[in-house]
Amino acid sequence: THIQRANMKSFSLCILLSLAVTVHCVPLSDVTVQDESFAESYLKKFFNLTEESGPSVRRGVSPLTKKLIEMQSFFGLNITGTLDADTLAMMKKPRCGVPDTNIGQFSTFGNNLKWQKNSLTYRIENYTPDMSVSEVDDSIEKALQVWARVTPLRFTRIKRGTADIMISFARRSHGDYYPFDGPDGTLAHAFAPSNGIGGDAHFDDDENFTFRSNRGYVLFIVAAHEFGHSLGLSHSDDPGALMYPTYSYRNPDTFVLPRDDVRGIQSLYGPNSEKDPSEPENPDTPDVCDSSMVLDAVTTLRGEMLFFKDSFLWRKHPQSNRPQQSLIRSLWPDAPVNIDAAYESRESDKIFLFKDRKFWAYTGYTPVKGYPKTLSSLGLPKTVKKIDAAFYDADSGRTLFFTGNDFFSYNEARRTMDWGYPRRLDYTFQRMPNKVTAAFQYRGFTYIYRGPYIFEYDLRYGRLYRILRNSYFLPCSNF
Ligand code: TQI
Ligand code: CA
Ligand code: ZN
Ligand code: ZN
Repeated sequence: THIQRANMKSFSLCILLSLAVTVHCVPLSDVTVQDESFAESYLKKFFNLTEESGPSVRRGVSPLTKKLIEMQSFFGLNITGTLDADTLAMMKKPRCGVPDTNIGQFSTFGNNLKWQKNSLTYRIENYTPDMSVSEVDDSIEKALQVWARVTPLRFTRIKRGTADIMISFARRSHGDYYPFDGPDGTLAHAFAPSNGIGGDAHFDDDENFTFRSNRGYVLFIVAAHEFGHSLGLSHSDDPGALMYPTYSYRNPDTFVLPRDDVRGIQSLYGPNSEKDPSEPENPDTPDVCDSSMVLDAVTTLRGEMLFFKDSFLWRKHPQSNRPQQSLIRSLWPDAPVNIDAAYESRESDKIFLFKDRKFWAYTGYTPVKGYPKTLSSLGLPKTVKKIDAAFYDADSGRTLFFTGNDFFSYNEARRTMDWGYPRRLDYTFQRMPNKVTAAFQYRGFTYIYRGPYIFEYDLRYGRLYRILRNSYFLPCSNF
């Protein structure tokens, strides 16, 4: 709803440029045609190469050459602008099912809509009443550093005069023909690199901006996104990307620029030669099509299935075959990420998320008071430092907790651990000595994950039926 489609001067120009790198994961056919026309159709398919030359295409440089350069910079090849052997080999690589070839989904306003210098100035013209001056200064500076860390770009603040990036807060009409719309809707906008208004970022002061709270919009996040536009990035299809066109709460203290955005900005400006090696890695959005992916946890929730991995989850309705990917923290802002286990208690209509010695509880989207609690509050021995998986068994009203070679049984109604536990895993679960990674129950069957495999049991008969792959419940819908 808050994605107001390109209606700014520089945005409509971008549409004309039609340089958006919308890469779709489609297996390439085996047809052997002449390399040239193969390359051309490849670029048409994956890099939006169009027949007609838009107004942006500088005379002398063919659209094909431009697209070749774009593709070469996208894949980190030598930028030759010609169809060399490396480039052709990259084009012929299958686009799907290759675990370590992750397809980026960023897009730019085009290679010529970028700053032609690496040293940029910014100026904060005014402030929002929502936050203190130092909080605004800090949010803006940190948001620019997000991009400086991964590029040769450097930002210097000036207090008077005209900066490359002029930053202001305004309501409704504010002098650029793109009036703001009151609370919600558009949060901010920024202009692609160029002279004058180019690069400037305006924030809608009818929004409630915050420093780090999950109520209102975190200024740091909105500003970092806008500065992506100020530097030449358009929106990304990667739901983990900062440039994805949906706001999701992220903790500014632990924010690390997602890999897709790094690829995007580096396709324009190249990497940072002074990168600090101690910095955390830029997280890659997990890919359902990666057949070696190991899920952190799986559970049902009010009839849906939830699959957890890193800071993400996929939700799947039983009727639909297309899982929806989102950030865990966009559902539950204070939830843990990289969780160990999750289960749903149908009786109390709660979902529990486990990480290390603690667990959190939610009813729908609402956190339950009094959580997180510790594992020992469930009656688990102090020696259990974390659990591997958990699921609720509807027949017995018990929740099973897996840890190492053992499992425990918890009586949900009486809220006590059952006697006679822990038990050895393989006494109950054939061919499952240890290394459980996730578990859930669905339509009477129990599914125990072990790496990318799922073991299907019927506990009523104590039988192992099938060994399935991750894609059984979580299909790779790009094919
Ligand atoms: N404002 C839009 C944005 O910056 C302006 C816009 C709409 C736009 N279409 C565009 C900019 C196409 C470039 C290209 O995306 S917004 C978010 C996010 C907005 C949205 O108010 O919708 C953020 C501003 F990503 F969260 F949805 C900031 Cl972070
Ligand atoms: Ca608004
Ligand atoms: Zn404006
Ligand atoms: Zn945007």
